Amino acid sequence: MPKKVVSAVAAGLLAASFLTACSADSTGGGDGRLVLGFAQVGAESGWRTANTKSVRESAEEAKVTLKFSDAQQKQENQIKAIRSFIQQRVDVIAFSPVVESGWDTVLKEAKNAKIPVVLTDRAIDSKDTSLYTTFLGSDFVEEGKKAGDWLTKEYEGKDGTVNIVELQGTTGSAPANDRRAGFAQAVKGDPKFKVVASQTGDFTRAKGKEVMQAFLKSQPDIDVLYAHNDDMALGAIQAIEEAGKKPGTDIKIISVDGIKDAFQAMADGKINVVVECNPLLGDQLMDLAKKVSKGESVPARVKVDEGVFTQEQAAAALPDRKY
Ligand code: GYE
Repeated sequence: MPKKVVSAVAAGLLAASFLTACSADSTGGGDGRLVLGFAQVGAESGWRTANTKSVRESAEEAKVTLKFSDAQQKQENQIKAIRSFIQQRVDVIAFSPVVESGWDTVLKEAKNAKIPVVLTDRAIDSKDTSLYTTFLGSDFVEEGKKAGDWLTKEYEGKDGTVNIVELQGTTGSAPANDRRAGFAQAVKGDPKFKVVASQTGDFTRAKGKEVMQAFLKSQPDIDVLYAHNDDMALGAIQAIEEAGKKPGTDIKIISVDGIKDAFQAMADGKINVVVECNPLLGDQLMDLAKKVSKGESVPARVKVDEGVFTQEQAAAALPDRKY
């Protein structure tokens, strides 16, 4: 090993042991409350805002001290946040992984520090399942399938090619990978369904609009837009209207999440169907965090119940939407 590297490694080790020694007595914040470090993805969508609010409110209700960090959709920021939680010796770490891969090193550090990890909302693709205690979140493959199933029913018995454009979520994230796969699975039985363009819009309105503008320029004949979340669908609606077309009619729109704005767009006839993905995970997360901190056994996978909403149901459901 070159000298420089050796000394850098040594300095790193020293710093690590120093930090551990310094923070060893800070467990539990001294008031007996559970300390939960939560590394959030960012604030990219209406879903995420509702998820953050739910986690904050539930922590308060459950008298859990929450250390919250926003990674601004960057994995390196989330890794830094997790390392800082380890140094602070929080009782439990929860995080919603921005992408699926690349977590083993930092999660081994948490494991060595004996801090249990709860995955919330998004999963990781590590083969080592001992790196986390449980995963609380939706079944994204199922959501993609529901989207595709709606489409196959909608075009049942109709001839002619159905040209689909797809706005993918954040590249490498579990919901983008799984919603894409589930949808493809549902439509693959009928060759009339053709995904003619598919690109990431990073789960944001601005990117959804931008990519839809490009789709509208490059694809002369779009029948359907499948957006991996509502925010991208709402951005795309602006692009479609600016191009002089009617969203929901000229181009059918399928979306995922179920935020209020999307319900409004459905009631206005601009989105055709929304597959629900529930962001209100706060209560379940606090419950799991308390259990794992006491060493109680919890299921390896906790799913969330969700439905599918059509335009006919949207107006009636709108006043009761909680996010
Ligand atoms: O669908 C999207 C958000 O991980 C389920 O992330 C979540 C997704 C959600 O940005 O709106």
